[in-house]
Amino acid sequence: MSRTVIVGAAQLGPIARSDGRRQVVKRLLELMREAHHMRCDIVAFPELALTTFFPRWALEDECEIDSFYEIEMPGPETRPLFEEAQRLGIGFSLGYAELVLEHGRKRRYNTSILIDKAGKLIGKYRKVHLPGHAEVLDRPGQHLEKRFFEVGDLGFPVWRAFGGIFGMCICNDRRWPETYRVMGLQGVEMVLIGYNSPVGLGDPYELDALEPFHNHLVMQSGAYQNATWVVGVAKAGFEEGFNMIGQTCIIAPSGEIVAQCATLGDELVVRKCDLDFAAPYRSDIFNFAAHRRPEHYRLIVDRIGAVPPADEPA
Ligand code: CDT
Repeated sequence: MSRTVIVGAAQLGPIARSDGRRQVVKRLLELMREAHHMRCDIVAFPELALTTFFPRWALEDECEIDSFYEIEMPGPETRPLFEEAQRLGIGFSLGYAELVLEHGRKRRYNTSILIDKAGKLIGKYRKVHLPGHAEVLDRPGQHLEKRFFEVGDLGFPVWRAFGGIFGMCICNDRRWPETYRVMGLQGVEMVLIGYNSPVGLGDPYELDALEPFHNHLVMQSGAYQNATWVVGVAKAGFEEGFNMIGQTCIIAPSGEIVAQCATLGDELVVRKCDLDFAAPYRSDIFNFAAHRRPEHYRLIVDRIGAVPPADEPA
């Protein structure tokens, strides 16, 4: 019996700083309804899908900072998403900034949740690889995720859902092979990834120019090397003075892109994904049980930064 999941990757165009949650949720609902119309089982939304990408600013005012975070999920403004998902019978994943009060202390995470067709929470992931910097740099574009979020504390879990095994990661996580492998070792069959990838922050032009190549390179490699479907969903376009790449795509376990957005705005791409398409890869070239040699991988968990060997003898 074939195991198929129809997945929609719901790219978002820019969100302005002044856009309220209700405005944004209206856009998400439109994409969700379109996904339902296309018979999707699940629709995936990007990282920080409810607000503009606020870590680009050195915000100081705590009230203003807090205004970009959700203190409850669903809250009054996001509840319509859960209700509509339940009414339509469609699952979804959603990235947002999460504010948790723990022992009187505010904890901030870059979070993504997975919701089932009944509008109920299946799982939560908090971003592990926070890019950028905590200190404000002397350049026009900042990437202050290390200032506004803590490192996620939930690891890389996977969940049985939609007839398969699902995992999530967020934006910069997709550049790290460990992300996919930890999920791969739990048998993941579909990884949902939301991203906001800006260009023009002050990096050399040649790095910015390669950003679209690197975006697909890492997700295609992650898919192939772990024999899993990967769904990469962008928040794209010219947002508050900065360009963010699009290229939202659905990648098969072969590493091939099988669906891709063509615009930098709100756009849905859909693909019927056969989870068993991964079988020949899992049973042969990436049969982990047969071929992995963890006794030679010790450094991966013992060491963080690279330590080159001593100098060559003179
Ligand atoms: N959101 C996010 O993680 N963006 C990063 C850009 C980092 S630029 C310092 C990414 O990996 O796309």
